[in-house]
Formats: sequence, C-alpha cells, structure tokens
Amino acid sequence: MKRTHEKTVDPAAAEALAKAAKLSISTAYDRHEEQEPRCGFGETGLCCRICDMGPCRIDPFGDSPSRGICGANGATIVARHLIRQVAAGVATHSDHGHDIVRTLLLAAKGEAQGYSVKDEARLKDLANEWGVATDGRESNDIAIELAQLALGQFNQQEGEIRYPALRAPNATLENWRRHGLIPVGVEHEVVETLHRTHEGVDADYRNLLMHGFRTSMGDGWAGSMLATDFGDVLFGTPTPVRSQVNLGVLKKDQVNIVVHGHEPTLSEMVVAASRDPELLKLASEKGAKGIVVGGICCTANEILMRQGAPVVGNFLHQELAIGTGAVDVMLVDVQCIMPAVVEHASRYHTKIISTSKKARIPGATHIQFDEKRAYDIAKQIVKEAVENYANRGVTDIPQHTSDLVAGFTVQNTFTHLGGKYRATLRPLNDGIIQGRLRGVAAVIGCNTVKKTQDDSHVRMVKELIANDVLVVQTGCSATACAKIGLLKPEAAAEFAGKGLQEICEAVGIPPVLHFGSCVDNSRILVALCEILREGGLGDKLSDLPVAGAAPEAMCEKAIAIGFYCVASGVYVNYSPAMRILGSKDVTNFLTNEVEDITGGRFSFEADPVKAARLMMAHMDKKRAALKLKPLMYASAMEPQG
Ligand code: SF4
Ligand code: MSK
Repeated sequence: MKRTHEKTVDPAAAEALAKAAKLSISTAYDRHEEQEPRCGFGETGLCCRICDMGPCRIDPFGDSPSRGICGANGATIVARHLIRQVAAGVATHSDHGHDIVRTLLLAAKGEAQGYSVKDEARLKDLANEWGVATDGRESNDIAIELAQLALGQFNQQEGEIRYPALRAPNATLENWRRHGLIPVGVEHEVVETLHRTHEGVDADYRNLLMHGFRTSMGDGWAGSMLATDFGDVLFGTPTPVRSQVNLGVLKKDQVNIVVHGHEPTLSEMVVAASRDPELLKLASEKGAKGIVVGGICCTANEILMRQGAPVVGNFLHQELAIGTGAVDVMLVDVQCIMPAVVEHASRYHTKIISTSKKARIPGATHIQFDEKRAYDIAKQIVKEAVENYANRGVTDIPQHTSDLVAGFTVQNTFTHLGGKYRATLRPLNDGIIQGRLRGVAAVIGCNTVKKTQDDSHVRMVKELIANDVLVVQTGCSATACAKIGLLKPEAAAEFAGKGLQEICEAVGIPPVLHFGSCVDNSRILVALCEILREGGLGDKLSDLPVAGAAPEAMCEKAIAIGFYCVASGVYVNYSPAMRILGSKDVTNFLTNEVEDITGGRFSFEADPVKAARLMMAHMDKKRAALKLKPLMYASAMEPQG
C-alpha cells in the first residue's frame, strides 16, 4: 500500500488523505490499488475490443498470437485504439466549444437570461478577423452572424476549418496542407476516425496516426480555440488577477459552494448569484458570514481567470474537498467528475448537484441547466447550498492556501511585455534571441493516481524556470504549481534563473504564467504564432525554441492536446505514456518519424527532471538551428539530451 507521501506532495491533500484513511473512506488512490494487478495487454495497447469476434490480444514479445482473428497486427490495434482516444478528446473539447458559441448566439438574440456580450472590443476584433462587417452594426447583430459562422465550423463538410489560415504562419500552413493535416470540419474528422477504426477498414498504422493528427487539429485549431475566443466575448477577456488556491480557501463560517467540471457557463452565473443581496441576507439569517464559490478542475480555472474566484484544488482534490465536511454544495457540469463523489458525499452533508443532460450521476440531485433561465437556476443552486449550511457536522479544513496571479492571455501578455503604451512581444523575442531566456515551455494537464499528485508538475516546472525557461500553464498543472507559490511574481527571485528573473522583474510577471483552462491551450498556440510574427525566430512554428509537457496526464483530452501540439510542430513529453508501448512501430512513429512531417514529436520520459532536460535539449537544438547567441548566464545548466 502506498504511503501518503507517495500519493501527494501537497500538505493539504496529505492531511485530507490521512483523515479519509482514519475514517475508512475510500478515495481514488485506494481504488487504484484495488485495480492491481493490471492487465498487461491493456496497459500496452495490445488488447482489441473493436469487433465482437474479439476481444483479441497480441503477445508483445513476438510469440504467438501475433495477430487478431481478423489479421490485425499489434501496430494496427494500437493505432486504432489510440486515435479513437484522440477523437474522444477532440469531441469533448469541441462539444464544450460548441455550447459556448451557442450560448453567445442565444444571448445575442436575447434568449439567454443573464448573458450578454461582455467584451465588445474582442467581438469586433474577431469579426474583423473573420470578415464579418462591423461598421454601424449593433454588437448583438455582429455576434449573431459571427456565432452562426462559428457553429458551421463544427459540421462543415468541405474546405478547411478557418483558424489555421487566419492565424498560423504561412510556412506551417503550407506544410499542413502538403500533408493533408487541416480538418474539413471538427465533426467530419471525428466521424471519419470512427469509420476508419471500425473492424475491417484502415489497417495501416501510419495512415491511422496521420488521421489522428488531422482529427486533433480540429480541437486545438477549432473547438478549443472557439471555446476560448467566444468565452472571452461572452464572459469577458481575462486580465491579470490575484487569488488563492488549495483546500484552505473553504471557510468554516461561510457557505461553501464548489463548482467542478469544465464549463464556465453556469458557474459564471453562480458566482453572480453568490453576490445577490437576497441570498447574502439568507446566508446571514442562517448564521453564515458569507458565500464562497471556489472551483475544482477547469471550471475553477474559468472563474479564476475572469472573476478571481479561489481555486479549491485540482483533479485529485475532488473527493478531498468533500472530506473537509465544509462543502455545502458541489455543483458539477461536464468532464473530470468522478462518479465516486456521490459515495464520498454520502458520508457528509454535501449535496452533489449535476446540471448537464450529458452528465447525470446516479445518486446526485439533478437540476437541469437551461440558458434561458440561467440566473434563476444559479440562484436556486446557491439557495440549496445556503439551506444546507445548517446541516453541517464537524468540519476539518486543512489550513493551507497559497497566493497566485492568473488571467494571462495573448492580448494582455503583449501589454505586460511591452509596457502599458507599447503592446508587443518584442521583449520576449529579444530575451530569447540574446540568450537571456532559453525558450518557452507549456506545462499542462491533469493529475493521475499513477503518479504522486503534483510532484511531476512541480519538479518539472522548477527545473525549467531555474534554467531560464519561461513557463506557461493551464489546467490542473497550473493549480499544482500555484499551490507551492510558483505563480506569483515573487517566485522569480526564489526559483528562476538569472535571465528569467531579469525579464520577470522588468515586466512584472511571474516566471510561470497561468493561461487558463484546458481549452485555453489554444491561447498558447496563438501566442506561438504571435512570437513568430514578431520576428527573429524562424518562419514556422517548429522553428521556435519551445516545448510542451503533460507530466501527470490522465484522460483522452490530454492525448488530443498532445496530438495537436505535435501536429503544430511542438516537441511534447507525455507521461505516463499512452497505451502504445506494445507496438514498436507506433512508438517509433510518434517519437521519431513524425518529426520529419510536422517538426514536432513525442517523448515519454516519466522522470520530470529528466523530461525537463529533454525539453531544454530540444530548445537548444532549435536555438542552434536559428544561430541564436549562447545563453547569457552560466547558471543555466547544460541539458543532457
Ligand atoms: Fe480481434 Fe480484429 Fe475484431 Fe479487433 S477487429 S477484436 S483484432 S477480430
Ligand atoms: S481539468 S482534463 S484533470 S487538466 Fe481540465 Fe484537470 Fe485534466 Fe481535467
């Protein structure tokens, strides 16, 4: 059995886990152990369940059986299952994006209660980019036309999705076109993935994987990008904001509502309702000093970025938050919600309220979200929480919090880096060109019980910033690093190398920039395009001294993100490895051959420090190719490739 320090490096989580163990309450860590030993065929991707003649399994050591009943070999089986995972991840982010665009459409038509165009400037910028006329038109009129065009991106059946041609550098765009990597439409490629991977269709692992890359582009360069852009129009574009993170943000003497999942739509309204004088009065009548709305997973990141709402925790905190006994309502929308929260909540007074028709959980109270009555529904949920406050038993909230700054975007990073009146990425490019900065790394993604919670995120990011790499983050990875204080400006002096410190101090930014939720990885893609456009660092995305990593990856969405980053020309370390290692051919394609096609590739190094060094070796290779100056400070280590 794993000891607590092997489960997490977060002291708040350690306290909560110790308490759960004392009360014999099972958590994901316990259930992970119950699942041992794992099936080796499944772990290595060599189990095929595609047709009902199977399941079939392939011996990874080359003894019989070497093919399934239909003759599919290991590479075919691994590639088929992998790209189905990619398609699931793409569908998940894209369905989220679809719902945001639809909400904007309803809001502009006056059919979504409480929503309106919050950021008119962003709406007009987008309209100009998309070729939608703005002169003399009302915002709602523009928003309706833009949203209708955007909805078309999901089910378009001919041509190309729009953003690559609008935003990517020409050399990258041409390379994508040469290799057929631009999706026709988001849904088209997902449907084609399911067709190709059906029994008896595509058996060529390279052909399958290339389609996986094309499908993934529909996430990064359409579904997620639309979610981010239209979310900014609807809820406001984030600006840097201070907040707090970890279980200690829950308050013993206040009503605590935890919003968990991914979508900002209802949670934005819940934050607004928690400030409603009528509900604050009710809370006071019940003896509570106020109402806290804090988040878990990416719903947290959405309301953090735009409202400065506190973050209760990341993925593996969902049960632990309930274990404080201080959560009056946990409101869930979609994605990353363990059904186990209901069982966990049954030991406390916590009400689990599901809100999406797509995500019902047996045992949860269901209050169906409807944009047309959004504010009324949000008030109803807040009221449920206030009423439930009186039912609390003993609370035990680990008193750990950390400060953070979040809310960075491509738009406001420009302003930061250039100073108030000169919005430009020039200081960043110059920093890289002159060797003050080694490069930029995106460290993103989930927690997984297969690794010690937060440990890989934190150790990787510390290694990178100590060696003058500016880090951008999203998702649960950002929360992990925020918990130990890496996302505040003061962290530069303590943790960053001298060159990065100088940049951070000059522009007043932390060494680690929080770019938002998982769909906001699209902000990182746009930032890379802007860095390239600023000049001096090559002409295609794969020329840049940048790298990405998901050090505690857990879900199909993370695989989709990894795929669209590699398709975009980025080196990505992904750990734990996807279930592909049973096929040498598939592994070699993803870690080696694909680099000749897109300029990006995967590695699967599990040790976060070694992985950071591989990422830096890649940056150094790119720096050498660009003939950039040597790194300015000797403190920056020489990575071993
Ligand atoms: Fe077996 Fe082929 Fe069916 Fe897969 S598709 S389960 S390998 S027969
Ligand atoms: S929430 S997708 S566990 S990052 Fe985006 Fe965290 Fe991964 Fe869910």
